Parts: sequence; structure tokens; C-alpha cells
Amino acid sequence: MQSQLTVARLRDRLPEILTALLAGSAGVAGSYAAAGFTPGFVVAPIEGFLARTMPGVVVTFAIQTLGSLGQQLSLLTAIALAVVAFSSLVGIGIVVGARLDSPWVAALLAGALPWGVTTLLTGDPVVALGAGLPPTLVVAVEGIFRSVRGADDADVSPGRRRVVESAVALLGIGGLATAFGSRQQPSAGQSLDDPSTPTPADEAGSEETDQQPTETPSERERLLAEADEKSLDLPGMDPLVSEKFYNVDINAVDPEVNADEWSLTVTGAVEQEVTVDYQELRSMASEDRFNTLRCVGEKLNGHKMDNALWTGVPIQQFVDRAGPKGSCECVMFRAADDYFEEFPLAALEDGFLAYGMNGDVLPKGHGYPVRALVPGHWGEINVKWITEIEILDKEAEGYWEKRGWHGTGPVNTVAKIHSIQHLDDGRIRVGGHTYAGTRGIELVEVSTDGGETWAEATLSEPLPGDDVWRQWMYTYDPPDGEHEVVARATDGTGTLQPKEEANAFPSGPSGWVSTTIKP
Ligand SMILES: Nc1nc2c(c(=O)[nH]1)N[C@H]1C(S)=C(S)[C@@H](COP(=O)(O)O)O[C@H]1N2
Ligand SMILES: [Mo]
Repeated sequence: MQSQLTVARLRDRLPEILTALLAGSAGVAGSYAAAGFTPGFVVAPIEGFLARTMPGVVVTFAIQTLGSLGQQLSLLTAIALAVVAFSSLVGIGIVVGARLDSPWVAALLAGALPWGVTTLLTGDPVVALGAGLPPTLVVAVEGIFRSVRGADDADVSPGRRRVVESAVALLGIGGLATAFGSRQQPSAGQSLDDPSTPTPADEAGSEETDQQPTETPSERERLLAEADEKSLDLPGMDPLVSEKFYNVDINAVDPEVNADEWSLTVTGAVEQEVTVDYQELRSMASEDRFNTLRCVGEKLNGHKMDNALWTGVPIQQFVDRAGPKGSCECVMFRAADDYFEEFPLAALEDGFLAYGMNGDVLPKGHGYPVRALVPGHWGEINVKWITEIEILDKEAEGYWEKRGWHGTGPVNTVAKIHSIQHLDDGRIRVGGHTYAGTRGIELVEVSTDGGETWAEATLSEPLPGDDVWRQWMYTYDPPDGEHEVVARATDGTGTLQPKEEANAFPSGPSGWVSTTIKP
């Protein structure tokens, strides 16, 4: 009885509910149109909040079973929450307007409330207009229709037709917003040496404008060409410099950091705080380094391991200048996306601050303007958008360690199998990347009989650097029928990687990669 009454009342209110939903969705779409996929989009802070407050077990489950789909799910959830929140706010506007018998108050509130909330969440009242104007428009147009048709006819349009009308309107708005919002995407790769790339040093003028880059572009080009030459060209396998570098982020939306306003400070248990800004960093003697990254959360034979040529400066000098005096010999990195990771200070000795990647200005998704590289360690302490190096006095937990992971140490050894090729002459060629962090790779062995017998694979020529992956390949005459190929690596200390398989959680994937090959 009670619920039937509610349903009947809801049906009476269907026009208003549809208007509120349409206007609320238009607000979210408008926010995207104005901000694009940036922190100014109202969904960004909501998704960030979801990611931060999600229990560790849920996050770990999502990483292991859903992969990047997990992040898309969290983004969809955030969009749905934003639509519900905006629609409720518009609903409040409609109710208040009806009480005051003023369609204009309804329209005004319908936009002002989402605008206010978006401003509070994103801190940008101008971009937030994108969230406020569409709901006002939708509710105003609705009010005008209503008065034109006369109050009595207002609800003549049957429920189903209104639902269809609203759905069509929503699709239109969504399409427009997508077109506008995606135009806001930052343009790809600006060359580090491009004189039109505004490094603050240029803007500073005077003597600094004449400064030559410490590393000539040709040196970077030479290194990239060397990587190209040394790459084994196998189908299904990236060359030694990855064509597409993987991404792992705690938030779906990257933070936007302005290089002119960026700085990095060494804080905490130090003699004196030391701050370096982008201009100073760019004007220091730079180095180009190959450095491989691997995510602790990837699958054993996964695709979250990549290599690039990074440009930047060694990190230790800033720590030395600050004079660390903490008693735990440990350090916390902090970043503009509220990410934080703790690890032993000793790991910083070979650490690097990178502002360039493969000859381009560091892309936004990889930490623009500056990220840290900590050779030999799991990807997670290679903090992007880095802003603070805090020398600690006692141990603390990082973002992932609070969620149960142990990903601050050296990487596990791995030999992956990403390429399987049936050659014209009947032989089979297999290959993949192999990596053991700063331990280096001494040897990769392959078995084509499930681990009974082993043969040595061919390795790609090593690239310069202390933390660089290699490729391996092996060609053989296949036995009759189905057989199992296994790969295993021995690192530079002579240690064979453990055979025992382990999932990524909590300490990174481990074990020998194997695959069944059919004739
Ligand atoms: N600020 C910040 N740094 C970060 C992360 C992040 O979410 N925020 N993810 C970490 C993880 S888990 C990995 S594996 C690497 C991935 O770097 P990439 O996205 O450039 O491949 O960045 C690390 N640094
Ligand atoms: Mo990671």
C-alpha cells in the first residue's frame, strides 16, 4: 500500500524527475566540455576520493582481476555519483522554484547549486560555469515550454514519450560535450630541444637565453638510434625503447602541474630545507639515461614493464645539500596528486629527476614536469609529479603499503614470452623481454619440453646504463604436437630466478613464464 502510493506519487512527479536528471546530466557533460579530462572536471575529485577511500582489498582485487578496467569502473562510478548529485541539486532548485511559483528561481538555482559544488570541489569558479550553465538552460527551456503549452497541458505528454525525449536530448548533449571536452586534450610530445618549448629559462631572458643545452640533441638521438639498432625485431614484442609506455596511476585524471610554478623541496629531518625549481633544474648539467620500470602489480607475463631514455639530473645532490639527519635512514616522496611512497634513503644514491622522455618534454601522464626514477626498484617509488622529498625520522607507510603491498624494494627477475612465430621453414621462434633491475641479466634459458632440458637463448646487445632490460630470442625445431615452452633468467649476480610461482600481491609476480605451443 505504502509503496504503491510512493510509486504513484513518483509517476506524478515524472516530468520533474526527468527534467532534473536531464539537467543534472547536462551539468556533468558541460563540466567535461569546459574542463576536458583535467582536474577541473567535476568527476575528477570524486573519482580521486573514491580511489583514496576504497579499502585495500577491493583495490588489490581490481588490480589483479580487472587490470585497467578497474580504473574505468571507478571512473564510471564517479560519473554516476556526479549525475545523481547534480540531479538532486537541480531537483532542489525545481522544488524551491515551485514553492515560490517562479520558474526563474528554479532555473537559476538549478545551475547555481551544481556550479557552487563544482567550484568547491575543483577550486575553479570559471571552468565550473560549464557545470552550471547547462542545467539552468535545461530547466529554463522546460519552464518556457510549460508556460507556452499552458500549465494544464504541461503533463499531456505521456510518460514514455517524455522518457524518449529526455534520452534523445541527453545523447545530443553527451555527444556535444565529448566533442568539446576531448578538444581540450593536451597535444602530444614536445621535443626537449624545441626552441618554441617555453622553458622558464627562455622567459627569464638575459644571459640565460644564450645557455646551450648541456647534452646536445644529437647525443640523445644517437642513444635512441643505438636502442633501435640493438633491438631484436620480433612480432608482438616492443623494441628496446617501448613504443607505448604503460601507465599506472592512483587517480583516473592526471594532476595538472604548471612547470613555472613547480618546485621540489627537501624537507623533514634536514640541516636546512633545499628547494629547486624547474628553471634551475633545466639549466643544470643534464644526463640521458636508459631506465626500465616495472609495476609490482603486473601479471607475471604482463605488459606493465617498459623502457625509455630519460633526461634529467641526479637526485642525491639535493639531499646532500639539505644535510639529512633522520635516524631511520628512510625517506618519503610526495607528489602533486597526493601520492606518497617511503623507502630507504640509500636507494636515492643512484636516483634521478627526469624532465625528459625519449627526447621529448616529459609527458603529462608520466609525471610532467618532473618525476623521480629510482633504479632497480619497483615502479611505485618512481614518483611522478614529485614535489617533496621528506627525510624521515622514523619509518612510515606509503600509499600502496597502507593497502598491503610490499613494493618499495628491488624488482624480481623475469623473462617474459611475448613473441611466438612460426617460421616458413617449419621452425618456431620465441622471444621476450628480460629484466632484473640493477642486478642485470647474465643469461636466459629456454626449455621446449616443459622444463626437462634447457638451452641458452640469444640476448640483445646490452644498452648503456645500470637499470635496463634486454630482449631474448630462441629458434628451434618443434617436436611433434603440442609442447610447453618455458623461459627463465639468471641475473648478473649469477642467481637463477625462483621457479615457484607467486601472484603480484603483495611482493610482485614471481616464477618462470611458460606457454603451450600448438603445432
Ligand atoms: N604521483 C604518482 N606517482 C606514481 C604513481 C601514481 O599514481 N602517482 N604510480 C606509481 C606506480 S604504481 C608505477 S608502476 C609507476 C608507473 O609509471 P608510469 O605511469 O610512468 O608508467 O609510477 C609510480 N609513480
Ligand atoms: Mo606500480
